[in-house]
Amino acid sequence: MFSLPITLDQQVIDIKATLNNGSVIPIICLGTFQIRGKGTILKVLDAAFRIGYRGIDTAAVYGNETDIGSALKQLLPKYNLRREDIFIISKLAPEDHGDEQRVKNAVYTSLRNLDTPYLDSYLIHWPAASGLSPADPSNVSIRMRTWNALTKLYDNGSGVLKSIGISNYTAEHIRQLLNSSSVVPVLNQVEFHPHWQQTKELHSICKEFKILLQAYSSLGGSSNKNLLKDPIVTEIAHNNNLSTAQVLLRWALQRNYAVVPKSTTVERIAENADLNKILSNQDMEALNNIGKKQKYAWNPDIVR
Ligand SMILES: NC(=O)c1ccc[n+]([C@@H]2O[C@H](COP(=O)([O-])OP(=O)(O)OC[C@H]3O[C@@H](n4cnc5c(N)ncnc54)[C@H](OP(=O)(O)O)[C@@H]3O)[C@@H](O)[C@H]2O)c1
Ligand SMILES: *[C@@H]1O[C@H](CO)[C@@H](O)[C@H](O)[C@H]1NC(C)=O
Ligand SMILES: *[C@@H]1O[C@H](CO)[C@@H](O)[C@H](O)[C@H]1NC(C)=O
Ligand SMILES: *[C@@H]1O[C@H](CO)[C@@H](O)[C@H](O)[C@H]1NC(C)=O
Ligand SMILES: *[C@@H]1O[C@H](CO)[C@@H](O)[C@H](O)[C@H]1NC(C)=O
Ligand SMILES: *[C@@H]1O[C@H](CO)[C@@H](O)[C@H](O)[C@H]1NC(C)=O
Ligand SMILES: CC(=O)N[C@H]1CO[C@H](CO)[C@@H](O)[C@@H]1O
Repeated sequence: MFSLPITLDQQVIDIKATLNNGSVIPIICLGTFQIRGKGTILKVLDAAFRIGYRGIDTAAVYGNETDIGSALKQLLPKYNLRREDIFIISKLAPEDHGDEQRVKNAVYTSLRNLDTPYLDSYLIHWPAASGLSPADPSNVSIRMRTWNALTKLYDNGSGVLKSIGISNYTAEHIRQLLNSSSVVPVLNQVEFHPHWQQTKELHSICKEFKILLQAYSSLGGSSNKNLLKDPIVTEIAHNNNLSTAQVLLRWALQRNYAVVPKSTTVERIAENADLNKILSNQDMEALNNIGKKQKYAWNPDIVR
């Protein structure tokens, strides 16, 4: 769904992937979980646009949509960008699963907060409703109802959602969805890094239905440095004159996952977009076989 450059004329930060409905998305979008406050959001987005980021990943639960919306009002003119030059992703909170009206309210609240007439992509954040036990079998019908409501707001590209997708869905969740809807999600955003490589089943169903995999917590999230200090990652970084963060992001891209690195630090925002160096097959193999299994975020496997 995307190919990395073989020459140095194209910067990776400028590359876009084509989604299964024909929309295009930057393969690097800026993650914004835990970036809050008007001043901080403005500083981070200002740096990101200057560096060349054109995609932003947010969610209702991140509590920063309003501040992103007002930053965009200032920054798009500053960088001579139009709304259609950037790609905005938001996500439906687990508490907003349910009937059509509830889902519609959630979508229109995000649109109002972000002060935009449409979203480039809107994802179901989590395959279960809040307040229910994850193993509860009624989650299947609840998330199908949510999906069907989203397909109406998508309306084959004519609606306020230009594409719709999912997050934290396992292969089984996707099979269930495809079994009862003709609208295929454009992307599935999941935890993915050398310590948590997802299942073969997830890779193969996403490949079969051209669902773009988008990696989150590529750097291991913000609560620990296990991945950024992993000895194999560190050695490969040293040998390639890269930072460990760059090795982790480049590895995900070479595995055909789009990425959404988050940082509030201007130098790191730049570093995370500077990913043109190719990792050798040998380095890729070493990372693929790192042999450590550890999840740093929530676990969708427990959801029926
Ligand atoms: N769909 C979902 O359920 C879900 C779940 C989790 C995340 N996400 C999305 O994915 C994004 C990324 O995941 P994440 O926020 O969990 O974490 P992440 O991107 O794996 O890591 C962020 C942490 O790494 C640090 N960092 C960033 N760049 C660095 C660099 N070059 N060198 C060293 N440290 C660096 C950041 O610190 P500073 O900020 O202090 O620089 C922060 O502490 C989120 O922001 C969100 O948009 C989605
Ligand atoms: C769905 O998942 C939630 C946990 O997220 C759980 O409490 C609930 O019982 C599950 N079942 C149904 C029917 O939703
Ligand atoms: C959806 O839109 C595309 C063009 O954007 C068109 O080719 C296709 O026939 C439409 N499908 C339906 C079901 O309307
Ligand atoms: C597909 O749907 C049918 C009927 O709606 C159901 O009986 C079957 O169990 C479903 N299969 C999967 C894999 O969910
Ligand atoms: C290593 O990378 C740094 C920063 O990108 C660069 O300034 C330096 O010239 C590189 N060194 C070598 C030996 O390539
Ligand atoms: C989805 O997974 C991410 C990463 O593991 C986690 O941070 C997030 O809380 C999860 N979402 C839900 C609703 O559990
Ligand atoms: C949805 C949203 O944007 N919520 C909050 C974002 O953060 C600011 C603080 O900077 C709050 O005032 C908003 O309510």
